[in-house]
Amino acid sequence: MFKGKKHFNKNTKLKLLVYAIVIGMFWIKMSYIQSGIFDLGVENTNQALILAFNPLSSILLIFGLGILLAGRKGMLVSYILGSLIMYANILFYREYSDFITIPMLEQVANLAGMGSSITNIMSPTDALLFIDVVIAAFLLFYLKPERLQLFLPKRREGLILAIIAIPFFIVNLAWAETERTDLLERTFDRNKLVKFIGLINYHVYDAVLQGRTEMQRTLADSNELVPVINYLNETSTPSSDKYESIIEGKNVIAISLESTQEFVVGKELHGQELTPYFNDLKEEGIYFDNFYHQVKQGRTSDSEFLLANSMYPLNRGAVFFTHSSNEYEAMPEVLGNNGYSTSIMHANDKTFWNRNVMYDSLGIDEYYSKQDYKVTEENSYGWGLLDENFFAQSLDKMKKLEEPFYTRMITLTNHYPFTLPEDKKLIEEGNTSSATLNRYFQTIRYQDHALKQFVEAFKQSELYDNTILMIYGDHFGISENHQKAMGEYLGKDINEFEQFQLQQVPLLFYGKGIEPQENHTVGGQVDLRPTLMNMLGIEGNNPIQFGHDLLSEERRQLMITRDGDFASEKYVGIQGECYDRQTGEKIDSELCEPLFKQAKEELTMSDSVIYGDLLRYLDETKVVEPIDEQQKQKQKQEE
Ligand code: GP9
Ligand code: MN
Repeated sequence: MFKGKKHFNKNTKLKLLVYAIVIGMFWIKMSYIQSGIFDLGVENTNQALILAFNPLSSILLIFGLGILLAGRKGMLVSYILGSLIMYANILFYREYSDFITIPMLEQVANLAGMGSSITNIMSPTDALLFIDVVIAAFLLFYLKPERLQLFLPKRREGLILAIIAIPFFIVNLAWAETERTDLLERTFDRNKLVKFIGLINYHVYDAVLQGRTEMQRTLADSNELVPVINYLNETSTPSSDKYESIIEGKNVIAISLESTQEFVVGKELHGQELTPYFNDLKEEGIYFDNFYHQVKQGRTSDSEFLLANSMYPLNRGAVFFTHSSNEYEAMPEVLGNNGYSTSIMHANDKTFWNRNVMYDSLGIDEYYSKQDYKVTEENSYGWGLLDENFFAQSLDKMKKLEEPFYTRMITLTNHYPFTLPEDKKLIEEGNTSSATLNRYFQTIRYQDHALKQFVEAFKQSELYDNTILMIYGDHFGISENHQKAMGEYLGKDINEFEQFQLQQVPLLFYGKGIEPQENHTVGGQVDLRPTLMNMLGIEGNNPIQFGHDLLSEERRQLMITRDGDFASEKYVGIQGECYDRQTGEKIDSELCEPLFKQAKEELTMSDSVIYGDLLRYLDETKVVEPIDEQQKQKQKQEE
């Protein structure tokens, strides 16, 4: 008996040793690949530690499942499959600086056609990445036969490993959240996902996303588009006759100003204007001072979605990630069909917000990303290329674009944490109780300076005669966590109503032929597309748009936020409470009820289109045309 126990101990020890070696080897390899081969931009020790820790839960999971399904053989299969998945990603990364996603696998034929051939990407030294596979196979299968039985993994052990993976993953996620809150909900950037949860967990996550998307899409059918079309027919308002085609055939440069809120416009700090250039520029164009952002977790990308589609982004996650393979009939595509060349200019990694994938779905011809800019240590700071340099290099690119063009620039410097090199600080920091807000004033001031250089250079260029600018803020920069400091600066108490009003962002149309005007209409980013398209005199045949022409006299003065709150001509509705829009005073909540209802209905309609990928049914549903007024009259007379 004593002997038996000793024997058991020996068995257990050996088994644990083999487990430890196999798991250890895989862990080391995965860590090496994640930190040595991929360039994940580890910024601090905490991130480096997360990166070193994150393989563990996925290793436990895949080995656990392998053993559970097929014992020792299963463990080896997991080892081989795991290694192959990592290697496939290495090859993909070498070509695209990105990670494989399921929708990308579906486009594999396209990818193969575009990239270099696979043998060019492979290198003979890659074989070294498989040495451990041989060792694992040897350890698991070729040790002396009498010892072999000592470490036969039991299925039960597989189950235990797979279950232990869960708390390890939870720890991983909680740790990652110290660096990036709502990591999974915001489905930020694949680079960040891999950095924080590891390559294999990232694939599990991607598969879950895909499953969810496919399910909603599969269950949808073309009938679901009918209530949406009916709703839009009922709520539609005519576009402006006066502004129709006023910029027909012209080039359009849209400028998305990072984190720029309306409250800075016309404001001062230490007796100096925060946006001196923009303050003058807005006097020369059509300026909207009741215009709101409507983004949610997808931030900049949500604003891009609103502009391109005139549909609402999603309440959870970034639609740029979750529904990038949907069918859209986006503005760039429509412009493209009308002879325009379309492009985006943004000096960040092309994979950020999944832009490289989504821009294809939106029909954008060309995406000039970081790799197309000269980015050096001297000309960048914080998030990357400083706005001045970004604007200058972008203007050079624009001069070479095929006309007419629609291009959109996305600035970067005025992004949290709002830091600047010393020589770019054109104003003293603020002196509120929030260091973030204090620095924000400086980056806003710098952005205005960069904008000035761009617009002035643009005015000197040949483009000026035939190009209009549409300048707008993408979303807030100062969150509600800084309400107190905001109150100190603005000299008023920031309550719910004021916080809501702070979600206004600037919007300006500027260029030759545009008559100056200060416009007080209540609107949001969802309205940009119909406004611009009417000015261009282009009518797409996509009736699924939730926005209303901002320049129409008869427009519906209603701006709905992603939370189901709203601003109308008279009221502001926030979380069931009703406010007078002029005075900010709380009023009888019943007054807001119908509009809350409409807000909810509209968001539900928009979501159904995205979740069900309903635009793919657009052609077959076109038969459901509205009965126009004349016909209605005729019917009445006949009755
Ligand atoms: C990154 C830039 C900023 O490319 O658009 O994104 P944000 O964090 O503002 O959504
Ligand atoms: Mn942004």
